[in-house]
Amino acid sequence: MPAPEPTTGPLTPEELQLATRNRGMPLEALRYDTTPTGLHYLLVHFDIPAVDAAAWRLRVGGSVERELSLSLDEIRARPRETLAVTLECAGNGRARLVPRPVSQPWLNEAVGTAEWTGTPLASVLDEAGLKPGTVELVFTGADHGVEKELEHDYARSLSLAEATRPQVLLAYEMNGRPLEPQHGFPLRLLVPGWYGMAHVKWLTRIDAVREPFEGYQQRIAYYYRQDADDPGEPVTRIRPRALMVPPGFPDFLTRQRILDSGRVEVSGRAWSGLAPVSQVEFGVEGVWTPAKLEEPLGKHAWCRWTAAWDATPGEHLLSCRASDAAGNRQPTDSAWNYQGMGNNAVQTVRVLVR
Ligand SMILES: Nc1nc2c(c(=O)[nH]1)N[C@H]1C(S)=C(S)[C@@H](COP(=O)(O)O)O[C@H]1N2
Ligand SMILES: [Mo]
Repeated sequence: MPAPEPTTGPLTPEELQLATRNRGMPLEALRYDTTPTGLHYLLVHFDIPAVDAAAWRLRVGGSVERELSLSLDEIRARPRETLAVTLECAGNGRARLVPRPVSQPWLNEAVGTAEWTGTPLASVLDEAGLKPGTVELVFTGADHGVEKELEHDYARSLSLAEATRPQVLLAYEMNGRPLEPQHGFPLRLLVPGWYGMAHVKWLTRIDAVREPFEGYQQRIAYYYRQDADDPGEPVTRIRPRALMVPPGFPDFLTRQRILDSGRVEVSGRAWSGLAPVSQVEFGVEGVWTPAKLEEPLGKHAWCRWTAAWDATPGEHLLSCRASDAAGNRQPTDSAWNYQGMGNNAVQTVRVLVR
């Protein structure tokens, strides 16, 4: 199948098929510190693979002193860490671009925060002993498919420096339970701060390599490009974003909000993989006031914010935007790119106050 070009046409059957397999987090779930597993967003490129946990092994090989083959029990017996981490799909916001890249048509909801438990990757790499000259680690999943005419196992790499950060985990639990099949059972990579594509699910292999990995999901997908031929820049860490729990109650079809007049506490969450969130602003008709920020749940997890609003009768346009300590702030307008990556333009919510 040749790749379709970005379009302004109606949603295609292929996009609808992807949208019904994957799912976003309903925005009212922003009320939970950690997202209940069944409400966490989901993105699966191919099929959820069948994995026999008893026969499954994680193999560590390539440019190492000792190849390893670890069972799930052996991994679970290693030092254990639990981290609250916010995951967001790099394609979040794609469907709001004009023209729209044809892929999973996310609006705002491709995000969630879970308590992930696993063992630090660095100690497993230590045990294997990386040979001098190793530049990257390649992480391969059990899932297999075709994208843009290239057949491959889902695989991504990380530089040695990223892979050996102490927060990078081989995770086998999500919210205190073994990983669900759709979230990577029995083992996934967790790369706090990075967009979702780096957190390889259904891990089967880790290979130390001496040349940068050129696989499809690494070298072709997940780039900020202006057109098909633009060399572009790789997508890495999560850009800042704030989202609000839409206040009031919705109209079924349009999801426009209806609300009684008076004082309302609007709340939401904000995160950035680039630096700590430094400010959230709440906007009414484009007039911004600072929101109150709470402590984040973890270094790479979202923080709660609240803002008081005196809702007056009539139609209003609410918005929120996050800034981080590295000076990044959400843009009002989407920055267009060919694959629809990293669109962190501010959320707007239309409300009718009665
Ligand atoms: N093996 C494998 N890992 C994968 C994917 C995949 O399709 N296959 N999807 C990636 C993408 S694009 C995202 S956004 C996250 C989604 O993780 P979740 O479904 O647990 O929320 O998993 C990543 N890891
Ligand atoms: Mo993603």
